[in-house]
Amino acid sequence: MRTVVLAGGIGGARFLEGLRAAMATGTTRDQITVIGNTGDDITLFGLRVCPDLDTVMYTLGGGINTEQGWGRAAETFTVREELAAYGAQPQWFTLGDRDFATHIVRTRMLAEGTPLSTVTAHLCARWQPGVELIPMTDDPVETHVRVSADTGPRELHFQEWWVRHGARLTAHGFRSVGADEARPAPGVLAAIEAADVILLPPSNPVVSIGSILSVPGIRSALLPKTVVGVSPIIGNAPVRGMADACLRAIGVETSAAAVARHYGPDLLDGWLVDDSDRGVLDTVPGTTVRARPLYMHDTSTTAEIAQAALDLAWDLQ
Ligand code: GDP
Ligand code: FO1
Ligand code: CA
Repeated sequence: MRTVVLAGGIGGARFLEGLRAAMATGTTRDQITVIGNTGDDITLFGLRVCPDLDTVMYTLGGGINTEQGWGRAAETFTVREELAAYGAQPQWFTLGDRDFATHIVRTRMLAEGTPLSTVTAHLCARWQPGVELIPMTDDPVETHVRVSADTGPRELHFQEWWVRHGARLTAHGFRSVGADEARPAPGVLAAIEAADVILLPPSNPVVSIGSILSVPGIRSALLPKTVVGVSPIIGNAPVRGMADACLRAIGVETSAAAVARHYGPDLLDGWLVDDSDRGVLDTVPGTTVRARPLYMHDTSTTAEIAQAALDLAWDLQ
């Protein structure tokens, strides 16, 4: 079976660990293609950092800091300390020594003219994530956040809003800068077309999945396919992180049903909500909703969630 997953960082990566485990029990011809969000990408100290691609790659490759959910395990911070000693800015974003090597290799290849999709494949050759990881686009796209400051309205990079300000500055909207001119990376549309099933993991609906859908051609390619999503919202709250601040900024209520309605019945055929949200089963017209436990405690519980998503997709074919 050919499965395509649209993934952000932590939620996407954890779901993929479960999906990979669930599919490992199937036939050897099973294939997982991940279309990764690059809207979070940022250039720091001249280096291109791709947090969501790296989170997926390190998680599936066994190199992630599991407590934190991002960055490398057994990390050290000598370069960061040396940069700080020079007063080099910014200091609000923590890059570890091991992680720096990834950004150095990536930035050098990009500077030589290698597209990000090829660079990502090169990095994955080391990590062997067991999936094909393709960035949504090779073109630069960055999510910016509109906020109001004392000095008037202004826009800042998503990472500055999320990491530096802890998403506490009231956001009025997001702009996917560069998306209008961006093209899906090579392999993205072909993978969607060839897929038996498209899965939306419990990733941030606005700045992870929303950012991937902002690349012209991706959403329309998904419409004729069977698309099943897993709610990132349980009991009117994001399980981890600050996705509620993102939803509020675009006027969507923080609930499993509202997120499904936001994706829309033209895109979303099936939707898994947590057992505690079974009250919303009949409130998403045009989408088949099923309730089951959705906490990704460990790989085996996550594999059950992934299997439930595959089963629902199968029933909807
Ligand atoms: P990020 O890029 O690192 O923010 O990660 P994603 O966008 O891939 O996923 C973030 C989302 O994962 C958050 O909005 C959470 O709501 C969701 N999430 C995290 N852990 C769980 C879990 O155990 N179960 C479910 N259903 N959602 C989760
Ligand atoms: N998240 C933080 O909250 N603080 C950090 O300093 C930070 C550094 C960082 C470095 C590399 C990387 O791949 C991810 C990093 N993240 C950090 C996580 C990440 O930027 C965000 O959680 C996501 O992009 C939000 O979707
Ligand atoms: Ca992200």
